[in-house]
Amino acid sequence: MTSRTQVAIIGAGPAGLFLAHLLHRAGVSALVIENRSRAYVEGRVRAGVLERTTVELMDKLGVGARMRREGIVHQATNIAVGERLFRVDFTEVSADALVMLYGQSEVMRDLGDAAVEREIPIVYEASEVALHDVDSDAPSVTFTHEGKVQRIACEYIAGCDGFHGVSRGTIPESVRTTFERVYPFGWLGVLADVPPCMHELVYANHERGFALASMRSPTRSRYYVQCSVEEKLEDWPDERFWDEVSLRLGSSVAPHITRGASFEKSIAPLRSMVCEPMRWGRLFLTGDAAHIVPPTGAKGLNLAVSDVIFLAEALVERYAGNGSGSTAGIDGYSARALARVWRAERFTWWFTSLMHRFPTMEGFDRRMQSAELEYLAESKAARAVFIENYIGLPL
Ligand code: RFL
Ligand code: PHB
Repeated sequence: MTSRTQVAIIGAGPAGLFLAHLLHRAGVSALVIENRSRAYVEGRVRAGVLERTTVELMDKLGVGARMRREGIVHQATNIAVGERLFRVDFTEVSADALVMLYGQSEVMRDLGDAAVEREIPIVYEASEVALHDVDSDAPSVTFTHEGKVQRIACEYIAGCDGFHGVSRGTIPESVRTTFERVYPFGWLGVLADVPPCMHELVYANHERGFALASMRSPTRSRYYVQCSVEEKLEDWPDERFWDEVSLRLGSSVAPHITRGASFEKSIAPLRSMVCEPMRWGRLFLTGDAAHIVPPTGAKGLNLAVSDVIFLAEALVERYAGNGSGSTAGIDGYSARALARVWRAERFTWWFTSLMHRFPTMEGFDRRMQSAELEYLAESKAARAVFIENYIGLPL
């Protein structure tokens, strides 16, 4: 069976669903094709920190009410270095500087519920998704759903299918360049229904490795410790995890940690990756399909959001005047998105390098980390640079 839509969106993660809502609002028809179930997409425990642009987009799309009720506004973060703890107050830069703590799974639920209400078409559990004739004027997407092969004829394809999706690989290797850094460690993350240890986040640089105390609500905490990617989850029973995170967060934080049974535990590898360009013919890459940042600095979901804001603007401009609109936005999409992507890549690479123990680190590198952290603690100018990036650079 062949159906038709203006924009085929591959992937119903944050990039795909934000884009679907933006296009729906502008009257551009779109179909979302996702290879997993809705429950799977909403159950993934990932991002927790939303920048102002993401918060404002939730409001603009009319999906922000629960976030406004349940999300936690932070105007500062903390950095622990061994036994020292210092606070970075975002309001040093501007009185209304903030980030919002609201889990990615909650964002996905709000976007998913609104998509049902607004009758935005999403095909979940589509297998064998393939993109065709992307560099022609008549691209299409095929997939199998409930045993039937379907073909969607479209005008544009948005590749919102994450790091492991099919879209990026559709661009011939002769056309794309991948820039990559794989870090020699991962993050072991734990979710537990215990109150957070501090009102704000704590990022720790400890001689045993990085640690992070984060949260999802006043009764749910998210903690991470740096670990080797070869480690097995079985080697990390809860008691060992709590002992390790307590040690790394330091003695002024540790007494405030409430221990409890974890209900999610996973190891995520850390990498930086950018694929250039982010467009080939009628295919546009967005979010993790085009780039990966290490989670230090919480930029991944927020970058996916800025990409789709740029892409939606470009497509809406293209469809203005009954389809006779300008293609300038489309032609400029890749360069515009990449400029912001590289700034976030720089910040997350810097913050990752500053906070982790690298296996090859020598005395000099350790001293450089200490000197830089000392500078951050003591210099308002150094903190201003950190804050500007952490809360999110302007679009
Ligand atoms: P996603 O979320 O990977 O969604 C892609 C969707 O595409 C589907 N898919 C396909 N669909 C159809 N056909 C195919 N062949 C397909 N292949 C895949 C997938 O099933 C999925 O539903 O990418 P998207 O939308 O670009 O969103 C990116 C974000 O999810 C990601 O950047 C963040 O989670 C990163 N991240 C964080 N970002 C933040 O902004 N703030 C944070 O605090 C933050 N913390 C984190 C994070 C990521 C983490 N991990 C596990 C990688 C913490 C962690 C631990
Ligand atoms: C999270 O809460 O999952 C989180 C917070 C801050 C980060 C990364 C992840 O930098």
